[in-house]
Amino acid sequence: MAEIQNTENNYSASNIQVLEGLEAVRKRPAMYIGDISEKGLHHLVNETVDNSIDEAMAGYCTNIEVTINEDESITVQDNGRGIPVDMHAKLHKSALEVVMTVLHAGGKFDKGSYKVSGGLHGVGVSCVNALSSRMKSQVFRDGKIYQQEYEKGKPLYPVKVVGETDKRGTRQQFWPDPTVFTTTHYQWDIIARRMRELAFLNAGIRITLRDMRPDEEGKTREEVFHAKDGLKEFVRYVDRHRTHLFDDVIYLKTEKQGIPIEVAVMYNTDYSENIHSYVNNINTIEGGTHLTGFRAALTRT
Ligand code: 0RA
Repeated sequence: MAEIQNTENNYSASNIQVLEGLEAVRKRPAMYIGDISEKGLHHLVNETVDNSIDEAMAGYCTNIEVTINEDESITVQDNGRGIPVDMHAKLHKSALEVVMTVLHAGGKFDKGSYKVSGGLHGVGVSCVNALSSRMKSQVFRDGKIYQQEYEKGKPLYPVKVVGETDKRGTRQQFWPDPTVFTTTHYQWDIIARRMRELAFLNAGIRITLRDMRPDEEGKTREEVFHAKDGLKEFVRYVDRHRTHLFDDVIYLKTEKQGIPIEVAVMYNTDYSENIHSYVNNINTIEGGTHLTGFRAALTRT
């Protein structure tokens, strides 16, 4: 009898698994996002932006808009292809719902390659959803606006069409759960620093950061991060207060054994070196073979 299953049973079984996944995230949030302090709170933004960065790295997205709303919710909107909304064959629900509610679902909708951009923990947007009292996803695709809303990660209704559009892309808005985080106050500087870094690391992408919370003078804030020369500009920025031996940036962009590498170097009058290494948009502060190899090659040369 155990092997007799109908579609309804399958649906509820997979639903229970989904809820168990989200419960695990809510029970031990630190295991998924590092901690529940200001750092973890900002991690939610990075995790959400990473999905748009992936779409940009795949070559389909050029613009990402990040907004700190007046109510301290965050909106991330991109002009990519939009998260797929078609029905998932096994789980009997929209691909969007799967991405939003199943842990580590991102990989299954890959562009047939490895995930290129990874957050610190790379846990995916379903964790952001689980740790938000409310979340709203909108997908702009095929002339339609698809939408689904969630509370603590649970869908309030199946994905539905709420309007028409000539835009393309994905819009994610979340309200971090105040019962999870020790603070729900976002800091412009923390988000701006990461967006600047991402813009330098991903040449050509335009990231607009907006703060809709009025300051003492009642003003909102906006900054655009965009580096058409990517890493070359990054090195100039990092070295902007130093005296250069010559103005040119030494720059390499190549591929070895299927691994793309990019190097930018400036010489200055200092006696100490200032070296930053990244893998998949993550600052590798403890170094690694990529850094050791670079140093060895530079010395040899
Ligand atoms: C997989 C496939 C396709 C789009 C995406 C992922 C996608 C995900 C995110 C997350 C945030 N923004 C995004 N934009 C795109 C497209 C599949 C297709 O159209 O063939």
